[in-house]
Amino acid sequence: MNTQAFAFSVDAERYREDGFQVIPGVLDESTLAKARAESDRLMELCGSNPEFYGPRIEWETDHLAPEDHDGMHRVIRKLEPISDLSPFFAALALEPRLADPARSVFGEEVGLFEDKLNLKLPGGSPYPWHQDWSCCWRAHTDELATCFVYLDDADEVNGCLRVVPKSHKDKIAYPFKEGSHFEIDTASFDQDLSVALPLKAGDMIMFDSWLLHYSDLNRGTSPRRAIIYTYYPARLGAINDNRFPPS
Ligand SMILES: O=C(O)CCC(=O)C(=O)O
Repeated sequence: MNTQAFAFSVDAERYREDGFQVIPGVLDESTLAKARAESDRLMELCGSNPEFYGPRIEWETDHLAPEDHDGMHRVIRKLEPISDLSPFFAALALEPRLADPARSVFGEEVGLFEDKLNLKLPGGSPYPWHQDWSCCWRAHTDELATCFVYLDDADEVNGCLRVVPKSHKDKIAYPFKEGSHFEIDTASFDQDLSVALPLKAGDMIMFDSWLLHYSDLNRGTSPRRAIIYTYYPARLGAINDNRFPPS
């Protein structure tokens, strides 16, 4: 194992044991203000030209139950990718405070596999229980660490992340709910073991690609935006080439 030291290393053993780690205060107030402004700019850019930016937009109404559609028409749920539209978010991904935790877990330099903005504005949709590897990344590697940074204070009212500690262990692909290739059947694990991760804006959660996680509808009046970067060990090469259609 490479024992290279990084400025913002985490306790890799603990991360491997729990499948996630909270790293407080990775974004200071001034960077947070810039990140929120950049998030607003991208929302406006993509939302004003959905024909052109369509492949990178997810709309709330495609994910909300019909009874929750009121006021949510043309509201963006997610933008992905974003780094190619935003020099700010491209540079932020490689900042030591954000990327060093993943570097320290892999023991080497990392590449960026995925980058996205999950907006979860008031009324924004849930993410049902899932494991990123089983729903989305089977065709790629599972050596992936996702760094999820809140751009707003998050709690259980506005839909903070919830995880099942240690559910990544032994790389068990939990069964999908019938008819789904994304959502895990909640009868297959004990939801009482899950923990909510209410945190402050600027705090980060790094988690394993096998970890069970979930977030609820935003039932509050404040947004719960997050910037999400997923990293892989650089030795794997350019594994994310052509993952996204150009627009
Ligand atoms: O934004 C969230 O609350 C959850 C995001 C998530 O789980 C995902 O993008 O895979």
